[in-house]
Amino acid sequence: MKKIDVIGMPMKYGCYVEGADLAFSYMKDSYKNIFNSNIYEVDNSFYNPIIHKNDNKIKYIEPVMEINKRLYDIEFKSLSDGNLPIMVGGDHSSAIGSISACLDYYKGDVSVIWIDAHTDIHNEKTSPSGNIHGMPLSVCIGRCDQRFDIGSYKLDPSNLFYIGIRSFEIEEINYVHENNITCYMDFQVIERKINNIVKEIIKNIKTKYVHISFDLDCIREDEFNAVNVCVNNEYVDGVGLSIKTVKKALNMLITNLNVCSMDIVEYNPLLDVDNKCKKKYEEILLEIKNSLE
Ligand SMILES: [Mn+2]
Repeated sequence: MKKIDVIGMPMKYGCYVEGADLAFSYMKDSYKNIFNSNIYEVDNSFYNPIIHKNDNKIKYIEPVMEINKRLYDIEFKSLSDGNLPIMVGGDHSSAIGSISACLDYYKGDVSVIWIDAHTDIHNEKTSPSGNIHGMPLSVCIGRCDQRFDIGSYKLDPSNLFYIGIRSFEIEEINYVHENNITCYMDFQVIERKINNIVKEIIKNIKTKYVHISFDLDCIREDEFNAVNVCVNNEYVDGVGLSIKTVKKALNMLITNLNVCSMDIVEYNPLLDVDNKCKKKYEEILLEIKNSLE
């Protein structure tokens, strides 16, 4: 078993929800105890971050990219050391740094399995909110403008696999369909059972290495609601995945694929009443740890 490097990424600029950056310090002891690993923390300080008044589409681009470049360096070093980096967010814009480092280290020979309620594949032209945590996959694919430049190798969209999607805009789903991206919605996972879905993904992976990016908001709201952006609202009718399903997915993916790195993102401790979600988060971490052994 590889040595694990837990890399804390206290990032909030991708969504700017109060508490988005606090997950790492709040969960630090759990990461330490469960993974028994090295713990790194990305410096999230940034001088006077401002929302761009003259570009109201994109928010906080400088701190998001600068802090992601710091993450990239730590992640790349971890891979060079022969370790398994697990980046813990923070919001999902942090996947820009972790995935770009992986792509560069393995010269593009990487598939990404994106377990999330959201497709996160907006670019600066289509994003309705301007929040970069809805754009990380477009940055990794290289379909954003030069302000988002990071790393050399880009993600081939045919190497992207979605699990658990239930919230997206039309521009995103059009891009997904036009580029043959494999996308399993939450209801498809429920109908067809997670083991069949994961088997299909395993069969179709063409790359040597696999990165798993896991957003806790893929879980159904009644089981896990301490996330930066709650998905069930008047526009979204989706149910979400159960914790049992998520654990099964992670276990099957980790034990059957060459997983080189992972992200776990979007937990928000300020929304966690009585630490209910923290306990469930720890159970998921334990499942990951046991699957890696
Ligand atoms: Mn999400």
